[in-house]
Amino acid sequence: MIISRVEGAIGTITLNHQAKRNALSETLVDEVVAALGEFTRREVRCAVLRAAPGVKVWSAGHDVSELPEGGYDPLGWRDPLRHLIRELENFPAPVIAMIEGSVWGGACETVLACDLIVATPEATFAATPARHSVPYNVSGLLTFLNAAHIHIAKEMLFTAQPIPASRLERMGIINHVVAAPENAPLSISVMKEQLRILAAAHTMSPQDFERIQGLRRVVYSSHDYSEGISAFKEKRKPKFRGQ
Ligand code: YXS
Repeated sequence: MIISRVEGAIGTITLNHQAKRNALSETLVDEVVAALGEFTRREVRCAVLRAAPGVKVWSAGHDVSELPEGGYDPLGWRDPLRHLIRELENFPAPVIAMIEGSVWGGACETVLACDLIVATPEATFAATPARHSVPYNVSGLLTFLNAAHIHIAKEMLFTAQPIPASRLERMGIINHVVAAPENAPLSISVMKEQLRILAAAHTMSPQDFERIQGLRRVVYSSHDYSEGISAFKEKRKPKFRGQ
């Protein structure tokens, strides 16, 4: 489902499951995680996460067919998307997301969790929980909040509309990466881990966390969550009731 290659100090992972538009299935995520493990063992200095050149869809996001039916948390700790995000954040060297085509849902968060983002001007980014009535999880929302101003994060999450790369670039969410001079890998690796710890350093009382989990449970146990999943599988527009 992927092509993984190490050339010199750079490891490249190419998402290569076009039949399902590179949906982040458990199998595909396991292959990406295994490739990152190999890159760590070979001490690559930078990883590139891309899709095949010229794709229309970089990734269609979480594999909807693997989302649980109603009543279960769709983005729990062991979910493949959550696993992928943690592996990218913990990888000991910079990960550059190289984007062509459209990016959807959990793949949007995956790109934002990378250290640098390089995108073609035609690339688009759509956060889609509201499209499927999915109650996004706490650390996932933090990925958006750490990458974008809260007004932009809300626009992405509430509208589920594709946003063009050029607009995200103007807001500094997408980098322009130029050939970097030879930098010290140890310093970069430690700064990356420092930034991961700082970005996650949000205090929250156990009571607030429990309140959030209760609110999310209301959504993933709702008619609308089940309707969102069924509508996708039946290839029809969902009819949400707000309950
Ligand atoms: O019918 P077959 O078997 O050929 O399969 C079709 C699609 O069902 C499949 N596919 C997916 N399968 C599982 N999960 C997906 N996310 C997914 N997306 C697509 O791939 C085959 C080709 O799809 P098709 O015919 O629609 O391709 P297209 O080129 O006409 O359109 C490409 C897309 C990406 C515009 C379209 O497939 C699409 O809108 N996909 C869903 C995008 C989306 O809503 N992703 C969010 C997934 S849920 C998620 O990420 C989080 C839980 S959340 O929502 O909370 O962010």
